[in-house]
Amino acid sequence: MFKDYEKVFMRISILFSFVALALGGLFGFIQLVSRTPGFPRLVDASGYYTALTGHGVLMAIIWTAFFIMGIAVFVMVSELRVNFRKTLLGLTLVLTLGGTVTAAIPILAGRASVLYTFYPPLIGHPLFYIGLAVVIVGTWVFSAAVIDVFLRWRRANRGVGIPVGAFGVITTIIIWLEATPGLSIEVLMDLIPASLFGKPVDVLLDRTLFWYFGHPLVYFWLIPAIVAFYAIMPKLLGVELYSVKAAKLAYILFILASTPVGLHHQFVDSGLSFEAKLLHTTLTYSVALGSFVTAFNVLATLERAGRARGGGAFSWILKLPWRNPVFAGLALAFILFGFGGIGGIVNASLTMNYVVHNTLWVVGHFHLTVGSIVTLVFMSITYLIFPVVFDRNIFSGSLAKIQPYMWFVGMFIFALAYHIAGIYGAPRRVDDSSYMGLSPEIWSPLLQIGAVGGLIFWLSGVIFILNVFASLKFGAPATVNGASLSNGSGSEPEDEPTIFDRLSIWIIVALILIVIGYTVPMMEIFSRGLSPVEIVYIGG
Ligand code: HAS
Repeated sequence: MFKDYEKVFMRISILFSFVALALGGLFGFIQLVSRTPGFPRLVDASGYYTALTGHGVLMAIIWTAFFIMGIAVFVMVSELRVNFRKTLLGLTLVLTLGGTVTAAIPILAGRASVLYTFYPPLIGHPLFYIGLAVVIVGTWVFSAAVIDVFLRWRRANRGVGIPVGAFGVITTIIIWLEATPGLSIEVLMDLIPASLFGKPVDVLLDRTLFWYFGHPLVYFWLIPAIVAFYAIMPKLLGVELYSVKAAKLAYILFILASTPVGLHHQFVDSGLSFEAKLLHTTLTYSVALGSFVTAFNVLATLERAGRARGGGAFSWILKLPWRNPVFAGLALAFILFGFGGIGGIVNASLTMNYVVHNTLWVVGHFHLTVGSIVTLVFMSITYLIFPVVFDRNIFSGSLAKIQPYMWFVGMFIFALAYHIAGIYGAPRRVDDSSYMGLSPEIWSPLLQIGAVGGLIFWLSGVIFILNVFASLKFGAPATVNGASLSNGSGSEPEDEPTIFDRLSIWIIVALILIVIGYTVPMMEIFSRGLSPVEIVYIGG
């Protein structure tokens, strides 16, 4: 099923994602310990911001993007049975790996400590932005590769519904292509010239362009994880997905509303009107609907599986295969997502956002989302696909079994403590959270409890990394293959096409919503005239 070069592509991108996860985890450990009162300070203030930048960029951008590329090839080929073009995959690797290494050099040298959101007027070394731009071009080449596979399949399969996994991959690519123009304009128009020539920049315009990209980015992470629930979990449980139509509806909601919502990251920014922010709040609630529909669909599928195993009204939960690390990881991540999502609803409320913005609440929120529904799900599906991609079984089944539970327990403690600390006003992105002894007393114990949780899930991450790298060398020869994984799906290609399969309609509606959502804020920014400010260059 997989051509040799596709296997090489998956191996390189997934292994590289593990390296990013390991390094990002190391930075996470350093900054967690250093900023917790009563814990040893491992780095000074400048080291803290270097570690925080490394942690954010490696985890949020590199770990996710490379794993997603690997899994996208896996899903597209196994569901559509159409192979990728070798040159496009090769070019993707050259650009994304080259760009990442270029951007990593100034970060590791402490010359681009601008955090993963790189808000101006703080400007880092030019190589950081140039590397980033090259990575983006690489992801566009990858998008072209996926679209090419999809179109070739479509031409040969007219009148057939798109399989639910491939539908998710295409959704991810559409959202990426909707989102990246915002970032590209910001980087090419302002950040590269600012870092090279000191060009003054308009901070509000750049923040708005960043968040035009930044919110759809979170759905770019989320949807591949959701693919696991729609395309992999039913196979694992031996049942049909409860509703393929509802799954496709959720994808379409993500395509429609994931972009014109970026202002919910800018509620506290002056210069944008209440009306524009209100519009984005409203659209945010419509994108959250996609997750609610997913929650319903996944729970109904789980109940179907539990009942098929003899479970009753509530006992079906106990009948699920909780000792299987793939299932356990998916289900535990899903529970954490429930809490993270509800926190997101709070964030999206204009008034409540003022309480939590820039506090540790937000850190709690995104560890339950990108740190759980995305990261824990990717770890769990690694246990499933590893033998197919690397021709080796996972080295230690027992470690794989306990790892998702440790992640769940640690993350739960960490996120709960950080959410509460956030309500008490404890800030994020501050290297000395004691404010030289002046901070409220309640912050310290909460930060310490959070750090205990953080260390537990950090250890879970270490176990994961050691286990996968040990599997490469010591894992027994694989006992499953790609064909055995793609049997018995609840969403085979012969599904009837629905209105949701007519992607061109939804792309047009999405573009209209983007124009509506961003015309008002852009008019507000430009009608006053831009106010470029001097940059603060920290690139050394
Ligand atoms: Fe978010 C900030 C709003 C989802 C990631 N978000 C962030 C940041 C990141 C992030 C990284 O409105 C920080 C950015 C920065 O550095 O400044 N977010 C939302 C909303 C949702 C949401 C409304 N976020 C995500 C996802 C992410 C992610 C997904 C990554 C993958 N977020 C915000 C806002 C901010 C923000 C503001 C800015 C805050 C500020 O002021 O800075 C929604 O899409 C969430 C919808 C989800 C649900 C959950 C449904 C329930 C489910 C499971 C139920 C499970 C059960 C148990 C019942 C409503 C899916 C199962 C039982 C079994 C037996 C298994």
